[in-house]
Amino acid sequence: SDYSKEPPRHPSLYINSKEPFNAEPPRSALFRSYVTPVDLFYKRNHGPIPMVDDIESYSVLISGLVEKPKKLSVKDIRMLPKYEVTATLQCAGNRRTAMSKARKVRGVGWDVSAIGNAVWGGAKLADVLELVGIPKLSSSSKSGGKHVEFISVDKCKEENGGPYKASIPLIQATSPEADVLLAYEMNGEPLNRDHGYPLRVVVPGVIGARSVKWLDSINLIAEACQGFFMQKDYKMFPPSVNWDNINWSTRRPQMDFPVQSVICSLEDANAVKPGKVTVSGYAVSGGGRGIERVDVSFDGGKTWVEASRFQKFGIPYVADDESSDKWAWVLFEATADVQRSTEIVAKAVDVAANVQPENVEDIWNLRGILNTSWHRVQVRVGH
Ligand code: MTE
Ligand code: MO
Repeated sequence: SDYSKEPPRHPSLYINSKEPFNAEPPRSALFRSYVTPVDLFYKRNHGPIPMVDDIESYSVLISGLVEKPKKLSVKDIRMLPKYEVTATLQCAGNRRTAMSKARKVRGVGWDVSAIGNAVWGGAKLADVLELVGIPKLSSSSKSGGKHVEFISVDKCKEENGGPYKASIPLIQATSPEADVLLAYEMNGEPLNRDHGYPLRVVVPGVIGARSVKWLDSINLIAEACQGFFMQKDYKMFPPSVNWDNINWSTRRPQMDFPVQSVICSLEDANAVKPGKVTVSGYAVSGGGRGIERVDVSFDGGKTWVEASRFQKFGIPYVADDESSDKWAWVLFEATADVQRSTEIVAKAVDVAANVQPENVEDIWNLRGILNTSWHRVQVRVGH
């Protein structure tokens, strides 16, 4: 593999793996702005960053179980109505390091910042698929396609040198409400190489792994994609499954993200002065489910206070309201008087009343995905 043409990166990113490049920003960078700056947005790769320099000849081939296969240039995609969708992307491996501390898991370690919120600009996949004769809200195409597969330009060792790929159900791909985008912009700028230049998929509300970067082709298929990252990775197993008894075919590829919240204003083992302590962080759920509540405890989980929530600074957040961004995280803040060293804890509740689990042991899984256990930080109070 060729790692000699990697793009420049922000010096304050924590590098979890150099080749492939996997890095996350400091916690404090996350709650500082509702929309995460591109250079501080986490970067999750499985191979070298591909170089697409001939934009004139770049095209996306849409084929498979379709009546009218078609090649689309970036120009063709830019001619379709442009949408800007504010959506949070979270890697299924976010908070893996903490899960691995409970019991060793396999995978790149991440603290709490394998997540970011961006304004993605591009065409709706539902509009793109209409160009090949698939109407909106189809659960099956005339030729039998039921899933939409995204195939990338990059090459990774898990696919034996083949491209990264993933799929989503056709009903989601053709639903304008699902807001699945073929994005060419991130935060109002052309997508950069790290995040998928010239074109990437953004599947809101779903683990980051399905938002394929550097899109090369789209395939209409009858069954879900059989690629490594759909079938041999990013599946949630019970704590009893280990590397000797695992049977990958017993579980579905993970799609929606469960409800999550994290305190970002404190590192573990922070020292604070006695008195008023304000903590802030992010909360987000999958499937477009809003955040109903964020509870914060300043005594290790014995008693709780409700945090204030907002997306745009100064405007209180209301779940499921027109004023809020359905696919985006919610920032929260809570204050209490803290006199003794303690553990500060956050847990969120989504609009379906799903709550984060208390202990990481109960959701432990061998790949270390979906660590949504209560987020705890230890604070030392010194005079
Ligand atoms: N797409 C390609 N082509 N190659 C990849 O390695 N990684 C996936 C997804 N899309 C990946 C990919 C994973 S696991 C995540 S979490 C997101 O991209 C990360 O997107 P980002 O690097 O823009 O934050
Ligand atoms: Mo990921």
